[in-house]
Amino acid sequence: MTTDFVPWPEEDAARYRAAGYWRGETSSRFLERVTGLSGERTALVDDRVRLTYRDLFEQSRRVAGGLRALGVGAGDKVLVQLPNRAEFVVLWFALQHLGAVPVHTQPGHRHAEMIHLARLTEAVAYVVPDVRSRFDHRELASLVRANVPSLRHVIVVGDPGGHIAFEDLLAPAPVPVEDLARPGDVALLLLSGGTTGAPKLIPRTHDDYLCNARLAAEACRLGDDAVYLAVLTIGFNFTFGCPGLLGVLGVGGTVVLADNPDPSYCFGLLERERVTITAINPLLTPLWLDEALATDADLSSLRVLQIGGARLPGDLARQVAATFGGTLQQVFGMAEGLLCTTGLDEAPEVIATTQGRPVAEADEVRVVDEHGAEVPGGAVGELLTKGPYTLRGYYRADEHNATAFTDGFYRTGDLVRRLPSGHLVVVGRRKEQINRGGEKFAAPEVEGHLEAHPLVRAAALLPAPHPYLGERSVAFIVPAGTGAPTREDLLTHLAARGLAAYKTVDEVRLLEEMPSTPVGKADKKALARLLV
Ligand code: OOB
Repeated sequence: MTTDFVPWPEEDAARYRAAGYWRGETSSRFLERVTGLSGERTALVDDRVRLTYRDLFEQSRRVAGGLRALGVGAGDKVLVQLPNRAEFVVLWFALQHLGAVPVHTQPGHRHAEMIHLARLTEAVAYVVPDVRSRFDHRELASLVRANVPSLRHVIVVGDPGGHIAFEDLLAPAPVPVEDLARPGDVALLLLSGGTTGAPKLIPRTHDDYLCNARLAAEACRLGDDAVYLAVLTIGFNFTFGCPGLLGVLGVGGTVVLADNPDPSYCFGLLERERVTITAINPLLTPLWLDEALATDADLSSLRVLQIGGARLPGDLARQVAATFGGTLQQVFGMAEGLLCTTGLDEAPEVIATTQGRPVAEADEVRVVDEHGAEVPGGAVGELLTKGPYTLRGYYRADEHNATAFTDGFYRTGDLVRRLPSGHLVVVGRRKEQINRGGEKFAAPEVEGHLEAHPLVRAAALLPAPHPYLGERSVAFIVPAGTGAPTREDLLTHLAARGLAAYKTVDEVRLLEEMPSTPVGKADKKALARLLV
């Protein structure tokens, strides 16, 4: 038996409802409500269109009609792999009106990830752009469909090339809002940064995810004059709900979708749309800083610059604070739930050197040693958390769930210090993950693929410090025979296996033998010592 969704225990759920965290609203009713309040205001802007709330509400209900005609209904999973374009948002709400569940994938995912996610979720449809960065997503989608029997429909934004055109889904009449989902149902599946062999999915309910977005909007003091620039990929939890798209729609603001994170293009949008808030990761930060010093664009509308996803070095944070007019907000979040932010009025050094505090009073945090005992205040330990918007179990991952949680608390795998003020400082990681400037992947996933190379007997992937990326990845390889693979050989191999290009190897180090633990796994502590 596999579990799709591990519910919160009833006593916790009752507490979250009573305290107003969970408001009993579905995402479909949410859009109906905000449209009632802000109908003629601009909800969404991209390079091609501007949609009012009413346009978004109407279009999403018409696309829901088209999807329904294809047989998509309540509980069905739909893989979404779209760039930052209005169609993502129209589709997302269309699925919400039907009670169907979008699966947020990464634009860079290739057949290894997509086939896995399609099989895991038994997805009925897959929505892609036609061609992006010279890559034909229609061919990828055909390949995935040929391998996954549940996948009935491929829908293409742009030239459909034999598949279904997204624009043909626009039914003549919008479907009514019908409550096909309940507020406690799963509204979306988010992708985990990963620590194990195959990517994991995170079920987020309407109650929990709308709570997440609302609390994040409050932490950024958003009002209806908010104009949010979505720079990072829109399917990412940071961009979608922290506060991102949903937080901004919740207050009647405007979301501007940037097609790519290039700072000169983004600053043009920022100036034109008078953007008040945006979010980037540490990888982009030096590029944005350089461009901010060189640009003629007027950036004075920007009030909040959120940076999160990976460790932001203190010096870089100070430079950001000195260069951008608005307030820097450090954001330590995770698709699994817990969201921490620095406060807009906090002392500059607190903003530069901490990753903030949890956004909900009901967020429970423990910092523990290897034995699960709480460490003294200020000491480093692993962060455990539970709360009104943090998952209690991954989707269809019972075995993993048995160790990923303890006593209802999610083991984040992050090593933190908690200051007396409650601020958290992220100092490292216990989990087997590589975080290249905010793009994360599970080391064991890539190791599995490396070990399938004919010249590789054993592989272990470790993070090593990097000045801009924060981390780069080093593969320790024990060759299978006399010939040793080069880095290029391995990258070609990973691409041929259908792995996203961001899951990469920056350096190869050859070993004669893999140091191993008593249980026969690669001894990563010993390998880490070789890196310093
Ligand atoms: C965000 O979400 P994910 O799921 O891609 O990654 C979560 C992991 C955290 O467990 C931590 O290891 C790392 O990314 N992380 C940070 C960080 N923010 C995330 N490490 C150090 N400093 C930070 N500020 O990355 C995410 C989700 C929502 C909002 C912001 C980021």
